[in-house]
This record gives sequence, C-alpha cells and structure tokens, in this order.
Amino acid sequence: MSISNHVRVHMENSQHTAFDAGDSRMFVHGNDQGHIHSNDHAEIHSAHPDNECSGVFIAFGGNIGDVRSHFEQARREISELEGTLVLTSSRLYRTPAIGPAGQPDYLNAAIAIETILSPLELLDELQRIEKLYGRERGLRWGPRTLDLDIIAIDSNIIDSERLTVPHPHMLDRQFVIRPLCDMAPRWQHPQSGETAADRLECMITAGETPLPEGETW
Ligand code: A4P
Ligand code: MG
Repeated sequence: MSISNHVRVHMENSQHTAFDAGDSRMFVHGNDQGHIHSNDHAEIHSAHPDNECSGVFIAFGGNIGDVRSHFEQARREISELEGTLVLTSSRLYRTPAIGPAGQPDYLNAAIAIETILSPLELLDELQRIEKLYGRERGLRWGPRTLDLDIIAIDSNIIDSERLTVPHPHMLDRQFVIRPLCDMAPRWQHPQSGETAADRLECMITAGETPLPEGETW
C-alpha cells in the first residue's frame, strides 16, 4: 500500500487525539487535488509527466533557536510547493541528541505529504527551506536549526550520489520511528519488511527508553 493510503487508513481508524486538532489540517496547494496513484517506478530526475503523486515521509529535526517555530514555518513552506499536499503531521518530541556530546536536546517530528515533485526536486526544495531557517552545514551530526530528511518515498529504493531512500539511519532512530508510528504504524520498510510499529516495539524491548509523550504542533 502507498504511504498516502497508509496515512489515510490510519487517520480514518484512529481515535488518537493527535489527529483531532491541528494534525488533521489538510493543506491543498498547487495543482494537486489529492488523487493518489501508486508510484513504485518513480523517476528520480524529473517530475511525473502525468502528474502522478508520490507519498513521502519527511523527518524534521533541530536543536538551535526557536525550533518549533522553524518546524511550523517549514511545514507551511512545504505545503506551498508545487503540486504538494501535506496529509498529516506526527506529534512533536523532545529527544536526547545523538552525535557529538554537549549539544542541547532536539525537537523531532515528521509529516506525510503527497507530491508531484521528483525526489531530487523535493530534496532541492527541502534544502532551500533549511537555508531559509538558518541551516549551515558544518560538523557531521552537529547542532542545527532545521534538518529536513526524506525518510521514505512509497516503496521506492534510491541509492544515488545525493539521495538515499529509505533514509539509511531511520531504523535505528526512535526519533524517526516514533513519529512514523503516529501517522502510519502499519507502513512497511521496503527493505527490512518491518512495520513502523514492530520496529518501535523492538527498540523498546531491546531496552531503549520510550520517548516522552509528544505534543501537537
Ligand atoms: N542525503 C542523502 N539521502 C538523503 C535523504 N534521504 N534525505 C544527502 C535528505 N538528505 C539526504 O545531509 C547531507 C547530505 O545527505 C545532503 O546534502 C543530501 O544530498 P545534511 O542534512 O547536510 O547533513 P546531516 O543531516 O548532518 O547528515 P546526516 O548523515 O543526514 O545526518 P542525520 O542522519 O540527519 O542526523 N539527534 C536527535 N535527537 N535528533 C536528530 O534529529 N539528527 C542528526 C543528524 C544527529 N543527531 C540527532 C538528530
Ligand atoms: Mg539531514
């Protein structure tokens, strides 16, 4: 099943309050009317000629400045991209930094979108938005104002110079998997075959501390 369908089914079935208030907002912009087609053969260099949409999870992270406001503004910018619809948002989590020691905690969240943009067009737009909110690339895994990572694009597997999808570290990071569980717990990783919910359960069973309850944003 596509990412969009997973998200829609979960939103319809879920009694979870995450989708009751802010998270149920739907933004419709550009020429996308929310019609979904399966897209397992997406070209990564050009937008789909027949306006087929891809479903995409985008992870948000940051630990410098007013991160919550960066997230809200970035979500708005993404909703205004050509042919792009924000389907839903996860909760917002405070998470201990992974990487160089001495960094402040991060905020992490994720959104699910549908877009007619190609993967590389979307990456270009996300990097443009990161820059708008003061992102500077320095130390690997160092502190940052806003990091926007493409986590998955339907069940596509991409391994190119600029883009690896699914995101190579996603299965090890509760700050990615937990937000995915809010939006599409039954979505399956195209390589490991695990669902987001199974992956989260494995992490907790292995002894990871569950993240504290998230907030709507
Ligand atoms: N790139 C390749 N694949 C992708 C993809 N799927 N999505 C390339 C986005 N970009 C992708 O990214 C470096 C290059 O990766 C890009 O130019 C793009 O062409 P970057 O954002 O400049 O560098 P980065 O984010 O420092 O590197 P990396 O390895 O992506 O780091 P991560 O994995 O994003 O980790 N701790 C907590 N608690 N929460 C966090 O969010 N984030 C990081 C960064 C470390 N520790 C954290 C968190
Ligand atoms: Mg990144």
